[in-house]
Amino acid sequence: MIFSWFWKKMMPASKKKPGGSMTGSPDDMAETESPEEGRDFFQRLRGGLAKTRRGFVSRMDTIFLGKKEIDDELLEELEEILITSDIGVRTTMELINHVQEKVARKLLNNPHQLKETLYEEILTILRALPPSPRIADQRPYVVMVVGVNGVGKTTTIGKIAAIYKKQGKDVLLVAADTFRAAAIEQLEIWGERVHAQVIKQKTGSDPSAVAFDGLDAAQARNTDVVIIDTAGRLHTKVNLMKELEKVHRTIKNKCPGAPHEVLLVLDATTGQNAISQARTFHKAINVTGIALTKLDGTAKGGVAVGISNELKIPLQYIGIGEETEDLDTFDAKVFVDALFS
Ligand SMILES: Nc1nc2c(ncn2[C@@H]2O[C@H](COP(=O)(O)OP(=O)(O)OP(=O)(O)O)[C@@H](O)[C@H]2O)c(=O)[nH]1
Ligand SMILES: [Mg+2]
Repeated sequence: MIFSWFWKKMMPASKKKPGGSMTGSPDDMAETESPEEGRDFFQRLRGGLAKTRRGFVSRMDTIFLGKKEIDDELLEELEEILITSDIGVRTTMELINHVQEKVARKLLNNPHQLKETLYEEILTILRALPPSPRIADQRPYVVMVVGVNGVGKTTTIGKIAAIYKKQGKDVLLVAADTFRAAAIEQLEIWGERVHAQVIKQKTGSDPSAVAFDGLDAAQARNTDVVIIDTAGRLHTKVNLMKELEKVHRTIKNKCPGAPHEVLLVLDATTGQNAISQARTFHKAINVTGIALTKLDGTAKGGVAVGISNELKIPLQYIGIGEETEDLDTFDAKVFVDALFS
């Protein structure tokens, strides 16, 4: 039992080999994603968003069926659909208000146009986000990864490392989750899988000291990218948030300008709770981007829209499964197309 749990938790991607090039050296990896890979991800994203689409776009189609005009009853039904898709009350109200304004100004009069309007409105919300920080001239480029327990931090780190490796960058992983037994080994397994070295100390060590060591090694080796794993913590636990602030300070002191990214991992299946997690983490350590995981198999994918609208923190990555290739950088148009198609 424990053994099978261990493998499920630690080795989700061992079921099949990571896609093609990841088994080779960085030199024989393609520089950028091929058009086929992009299309493939779109199809899998579409598949992953199936439950969200059923609870949102398909339900919208049902209520529009046979309706000739946009009346209060239709708007009430639409409001309910938006709220139950986890778009959030505030964002739902804003969307409904925009629709009402357009109806009043006679810019919108039939339910078919309503769907197009919502597509455009949602795209506008997702596109209004500030741009994600990009890997620039800084070396090492430091990414600190944070979030509550089990949201997918370590898995996301492995997948992001694979993306950077594919671009020919050297990547160092830092095991600053010294709290959970087996967390270090889990990161080491990802390190082996994506050919990235891991800096670690023993379980129970001070996470700030591990982060310091990791940056020290990266500076000495002139490493391109450093990704720091941290322990999962409930955003409501003040002492654990203070510990995270200390890790953040240590990184800042050791490497001026770092961390260049503070990536908050949020689990889409937690719906609206993800928004309150984001608020608390942002207040503590100034989150620069969000990785939204587990969009596959949840009907709560609408939370991507709520998060973007309410927090204005860029959605940087989306995760749609446990495999190495089940992560991509967020693209508003691709996301909305996959949702509405
Ligand atoms: N379906 C699905 N599962 C995912 C995704 N991302 C991560 N997981 C799974 O979620 C589980 C937890 O992932 P971890 O990466 O260990 O999460 P964590 O945040 O590092 O967990 P702690 O270190 O315990 O706080 C694992 O079984 C992962 O395979 C995703 O996008 N989709
Ligand atoms: Mg972890």
